[in-house]
Amino acid sequence: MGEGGEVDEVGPPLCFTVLTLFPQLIAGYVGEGVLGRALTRGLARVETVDVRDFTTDRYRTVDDVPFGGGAGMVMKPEPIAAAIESVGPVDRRVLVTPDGRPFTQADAVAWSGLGSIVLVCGRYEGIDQRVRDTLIDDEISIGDYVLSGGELAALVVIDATLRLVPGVLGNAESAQHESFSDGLLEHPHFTRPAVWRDLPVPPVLLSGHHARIDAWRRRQSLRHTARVRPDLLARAPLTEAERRDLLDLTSGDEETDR
Ligand code: JCQ
Repeated sequence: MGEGGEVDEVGPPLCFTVLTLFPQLIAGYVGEGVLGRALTRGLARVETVDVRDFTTDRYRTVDDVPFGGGAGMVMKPEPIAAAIESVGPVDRRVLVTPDGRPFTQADAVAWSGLGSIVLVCGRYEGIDQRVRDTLIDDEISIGDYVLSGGELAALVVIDATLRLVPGVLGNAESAQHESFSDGLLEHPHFTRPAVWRDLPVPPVLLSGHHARIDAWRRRQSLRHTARVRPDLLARAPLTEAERRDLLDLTSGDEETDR
């Protein structure tokens, strides 16, 4: 608590500046829903810079043919460089690109505590390597597929990061316990009615026995993660008993689900 009675006030709100050829794509998404409300309330800022405004030729050209030949076009260095430099000093300049390192929940957590982040959206085959080498601090990918432009990836990064800023999510949407916070995928969720189309909710969830409910959910998380994301399981902190339980499941001696 500070002198003015404020709670957990920690400097100016996080500001994302998105460099793009399609600023409306960004503005449209962040203007709605949870993010829109957070921005209106001043909990964060999302600004856009139109890279085409930094061209200097009659045709507002942002791309050119690749040296060495080949298909596709490359984003010219001058407009992107001028757009980046127009923003001034920031904590991080990030390029979103299919050949970046994977963006993870850990990045979202770390970035939610920063003050200012520039996100550069590429198009075409990519941007001139000299811009990457001299003006970009970090290159991230949101997954192993190719998009038509970096805007959707930038929005993914913004959404994943801003929902971790205190106050952005309401109590009902709290980010306390969700997938990846403990390195595992989520357990199944059920709500009323207790029987729907002859399908009952697992009885343990109606038992009121919270220790048993927690144990059941933990086991469901472990089993589901083992099935669909064994790579996550390898890194998650599991007890020896949990590892043994999972091995029992894969080695054939199947018992019914408890
Ligand atoms: C991001 N996963 C896929 C596409 C080139 C910077 O150069 C390029 C950027 C893009 C857009 O980003 C993605 C992407 N993570 O496609 C091509």
